[in-house]
This record gives sequence, C-alpha cells and structure tokens, in this order.
Amino acid sequence: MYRLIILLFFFTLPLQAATQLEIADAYVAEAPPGLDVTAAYMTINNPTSADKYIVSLRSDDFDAVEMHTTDIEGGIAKMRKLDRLVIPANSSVSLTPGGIHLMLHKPKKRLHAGELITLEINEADHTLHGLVLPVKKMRPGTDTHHHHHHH
Ligand SMILES: [Cu+2]
Repeated sequence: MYRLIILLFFFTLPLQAATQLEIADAYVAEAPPGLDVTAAYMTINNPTSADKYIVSLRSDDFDAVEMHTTDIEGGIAKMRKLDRLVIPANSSVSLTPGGIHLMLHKPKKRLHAGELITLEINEADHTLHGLVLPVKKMRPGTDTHHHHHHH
C-alpha cells in the first residue's frame, strides 16, 4: 500500500510547473503554385493562471504573417485581422479552417506537403515561441477557399 501511494504521487507530479503556452498540432495548408497566400492552424493551450496575449508573428518563409478571425455575415465568411489574440488562463484556443487562423502572405518557397515552415510567435511580454510546421494537404471538402480572396 505504501509503495502504491508513492507510485501514484510520482506519476501525478508534474515535471515542472507549467509557465508557458503549449502549442500543438500546428501545420500549414498546402497551396498550389502561384497562390500567394495560405493559412496555418494549431491549438494553443495556456496552462498558467494568467491570460496570455499573442501580438505578432513572423516567418522567414513568408513576407508577412497575420492573425485572422472569420465572421459569418449573411452566410458569407469574411476574414478580419486581429491585432492580438488572447489565450485565456487555464484554457486553450484552436485555430481551425473556417475559424481563427494565421494568414501567411507571399511564400518564399513552394508549399508542397511535407515541406517545413518556420514561424515565430511573440507574446505581449516578449516571450518568443519558435516553431517548425509541416505543410499538409488539406482534406477534400475543407473550405479554405475564402482565403484566396480579400487580399
Ligand atoms: Cu485569413
């Protein structure tokens, strides 16, 4: 019994207190040659007790990276640029097709499935997250079409 309690304690003890945003399942949508914009998606988890704010992004592989949200107005999806994205304390925000997404402008290399893209995410407190995202083929039927307009 004593040993069991020690084991349970060991397996539930976090390795270290979570102090940072955790970014998972990040990827860039494959884009056909000639298309000058695509989108990136991911899940951003905030395990801390303070709200976190993403305020800017950059990538060596694109001219510019913006945060967009998608509003449905009269049945038409319209993208709106966000100046910051809040990740509330103890919760997560999913960036998904048709919702909040990163808009990647003017790729500097081909966006074939399997390629890797680098991305830097900056928080308001100057915490920097360096990511490497795979380019993935989008499932047929996933509507990324509206990304081709508005810009
Ligand atoms: Cu967009």
